[in-house]
Amino acid sequence: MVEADDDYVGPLYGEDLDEYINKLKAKAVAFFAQAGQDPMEIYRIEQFEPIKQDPEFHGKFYTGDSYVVLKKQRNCYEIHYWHGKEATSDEMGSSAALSVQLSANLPMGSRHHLEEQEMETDLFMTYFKAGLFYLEGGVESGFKHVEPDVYEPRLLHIKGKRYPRVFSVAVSGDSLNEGDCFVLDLGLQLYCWFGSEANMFEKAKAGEIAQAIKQNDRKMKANLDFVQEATPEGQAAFWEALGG
Ligand SMILES: [Ca+2]
Repeated sequence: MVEADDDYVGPLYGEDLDEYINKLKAKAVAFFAQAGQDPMEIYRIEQFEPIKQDPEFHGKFYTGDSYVVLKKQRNCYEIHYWHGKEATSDEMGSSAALSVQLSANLPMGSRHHLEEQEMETDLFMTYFKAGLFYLEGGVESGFKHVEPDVYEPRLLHIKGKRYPRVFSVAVSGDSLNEGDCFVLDLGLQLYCWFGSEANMFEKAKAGEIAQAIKQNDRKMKANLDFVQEATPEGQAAFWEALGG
């Protein structure tokens, strides 16, 4: 975590070592001085270091990584350490250790919560009303964020009506099922598809999630259609994108 340093080049002695240690101490002090100021902070463990996530990425978790979610309440902090299914033991250890260090350095008391992918606590789920998104990949897999104008088509499977979890599934008609709702994300065109057996709460949630993608991720530049209400051309385009 904060002990690691990119600038480290090899064994150090004497003054060089002192300087290195002082640098690390200063870094740790700076880190804990800023922690806990925002209403919610999310840190992803990247090469042992906690990297603060931009609010735009709150609610989006790479299944190959481990995170710490720090939520400020009136009288205490909730510290959630989240482990994706493919996170390494190093990453999980680092996020657990960071949770302990945060407790020791925060200006108020704190409660710890272990969060495992797809088994998150209700408290954790309440933070992400626009859906908890599981993204494939992670730090070690060399995943890079897509360029702003290049979109990889994705099909999102929305599960759960109260606290929706959002899974990326294969972009294919075979991924759909009549009991659930889906969002097909083609970048500037979004489609919402409702299974015939999905209930109205699930449909409402899927609609909210699609709307949130349009608003937050695409800054209103995308077009959103509900497949069942779309024109014949719109419906044909939806099925064509799913492989016909
Ligand atoms: Ca990882």
